Amino acid sequence: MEKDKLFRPLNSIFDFTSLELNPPGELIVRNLSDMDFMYQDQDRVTEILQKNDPVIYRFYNVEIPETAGHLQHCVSMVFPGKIGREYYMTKGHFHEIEDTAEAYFTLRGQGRMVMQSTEGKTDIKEMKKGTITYVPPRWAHRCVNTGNQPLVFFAVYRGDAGHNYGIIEKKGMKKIILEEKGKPVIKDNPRYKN
Ligand code: PAN
Ligand code: ZN
Repeated sequence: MEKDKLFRPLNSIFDFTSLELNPPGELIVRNLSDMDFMYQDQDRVTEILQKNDPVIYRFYNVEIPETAGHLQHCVSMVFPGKIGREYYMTKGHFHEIEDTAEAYFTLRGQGRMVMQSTEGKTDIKEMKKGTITYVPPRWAHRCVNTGNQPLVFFAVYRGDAGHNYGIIEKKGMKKIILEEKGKPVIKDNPRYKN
């Protein structure tokens, strides 16, 4: 990446048919094996992984200097699917710099943003085409695709925010979203480690 002071304006374009960003910046793909331990139904995880390793989601990070004055932005897509009754979702994270917020604009699909604060409060917001979701500082965030098409969203956050995955990897999140009678329902996570 160019040095901060040399950085120039730039444009990227997202193609809604191919679900690709051009220029792609940094593309990150997460398969089930990258987050297998996060799902409730571990028998189902084993069964699926014996056959293949589905892509759960991917995201394009536009390459922006990771410094405070810049706005990192990205387009993410969570594919439709379930592991047992649990919908495909992102790993979820806190930001390393704790006073760093984020705004999400949903471009396509249906889902939920599951949020949890460092004090242990939880909040869940609907995501659908047109929703703008604000993630305040110190709230972990995870996106869950509850629909049958890709959930696509654009997110913007401070350049130096950083990502802390470790807490959610170790503890999980308090709330999970499962399918019940064809609809998404919010449940307490029985595997949550306080
Ligand atoms: C988003 C997420 C992206 C992927 O850009 O990083 O949707 O989710 P995970 O980072 O949890 O794998 C964001 O919140 N950035 O801060
Ligand atoms: Zn974030």
